[in-house]
Amino acid sequence: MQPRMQVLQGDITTLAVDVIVNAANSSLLGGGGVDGAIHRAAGPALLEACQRVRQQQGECPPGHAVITPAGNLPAKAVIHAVGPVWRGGGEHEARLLEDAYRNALQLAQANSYESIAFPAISTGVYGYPKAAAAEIAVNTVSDYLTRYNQLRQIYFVCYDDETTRLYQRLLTQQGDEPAE
Ligand code: AR6
Repeated sequence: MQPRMQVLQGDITTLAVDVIVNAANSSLLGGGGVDGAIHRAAGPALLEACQRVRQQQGECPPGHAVITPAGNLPAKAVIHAVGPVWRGGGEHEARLLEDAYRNALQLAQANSYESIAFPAISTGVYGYPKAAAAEIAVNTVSDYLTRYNQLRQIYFVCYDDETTRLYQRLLTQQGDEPAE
């Protein structure tokens, strides 16, 4: 249904796409997981850019996203999206995760980018159940793509085998060919 969506397994920092999405925290000042990997690979220019955003607009609440240049990364820009911490499901986690994906897509589109790569936001340190999070990611992106044409390629970048299998299954159900 949406041939513009693809699954990749590996390190998101290596991708030469227009935008990679970071699973950030509200401070925007870095952390572990994919956030740490992105800051390490991008170099100090990324932290400086994040600090400037913080000075301008303060913290970035869960569900929101901001954009910065990408420092030394092969991507052109980084969108820092803050997912929810999983607290059992009764604290609007699903809506906040959906918002994080949708706001990242909107920012990419507003900046005229055409390709974007997402990590599995909230499914590491933040503890969101992987299957439920993958479903939200695929459904939110798919819904967005049915409404807007500008984004041509969306990559779901999975780090572990379980996440890769979950996304491949979901995209197959959507009628897409999962990537090798
Ligand atoms: N490329 C792609 N995916 C990755 C990479 C990578 N290089 N490294 C890890 N992952 P997490 P969260 C996967 O914990 O749950 C940070 O400290 C990982 O296997 O990075 O949203 C932030 O500063 C998992 O599937 O993000 C926040 O404080 C996914 O990326 C907090 O963690 C997300 O895991 C955010 O937690």
